[in-house]
Amino acid sequence: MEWNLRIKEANLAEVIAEKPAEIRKRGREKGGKYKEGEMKNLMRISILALTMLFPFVGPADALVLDLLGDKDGFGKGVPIGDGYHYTQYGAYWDDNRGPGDPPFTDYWYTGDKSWTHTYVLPVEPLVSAELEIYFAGIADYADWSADVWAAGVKVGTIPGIPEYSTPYGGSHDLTRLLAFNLTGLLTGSTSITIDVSYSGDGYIIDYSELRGITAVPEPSTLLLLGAALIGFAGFRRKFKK
Ligand SMILES: [Ca+2]
Ligand SMILES: [Ca+2]
Repeated sequence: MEWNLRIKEANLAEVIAEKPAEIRKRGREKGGKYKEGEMKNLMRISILALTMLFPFVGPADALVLDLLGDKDGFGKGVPIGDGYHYTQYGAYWDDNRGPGDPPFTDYWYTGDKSWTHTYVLPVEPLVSAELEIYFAGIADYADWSADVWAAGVKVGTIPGIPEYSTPYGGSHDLTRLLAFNLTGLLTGSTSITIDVSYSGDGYIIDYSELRGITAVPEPSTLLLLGAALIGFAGFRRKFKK
């Protein structure tokens, strides 16, 4: 989590060493007049305190930019997460697609798959972006793997894993919740390709979700901060009388 707020040129050691109460007391003794820099230090202390409160007031926005497919466990209600056996819920080569499901989801079949996310970028700049794919069908061929491409850039590889036996089939039906870093690649339309090394084995995708994170605090946070600063300004005026 990153915060945009910075206390510019503040010498914190100096600020903290000078207690606000002492500054105010001196101000009163001089008929409300402050030494040059004292009021700035009071302001800095206030901003520092508000900065420390920020994580409890509101996080940076995490936005779902686009979701393709539905989160229905490959159309079979498989829980979402790593290590479930797809064949405990459905047979290989099933077509579980419902009305409106994109062709690359909820359907176990072979070969490369491609799709495109289209979305509107937020006004605030994105500090990071991530693609989440819920996937099952990790091949039992030792040399199987799949490269994942986004906007023409290779963003990761889904490795094959060694075969082992279970009541519901081998490792080739295991689920994986995959995440790829797409920071800096988003333009409003992003093509995704899964490029398999061996096209004779199948797999299934539940959904593909594109998310972005902005560093800008929520409007409610900014309102709170603004109200606090206005309150401080009023306090300052009162003191000067
Ligand atoms: Ca579905
Ligand atoms: Ca689905």
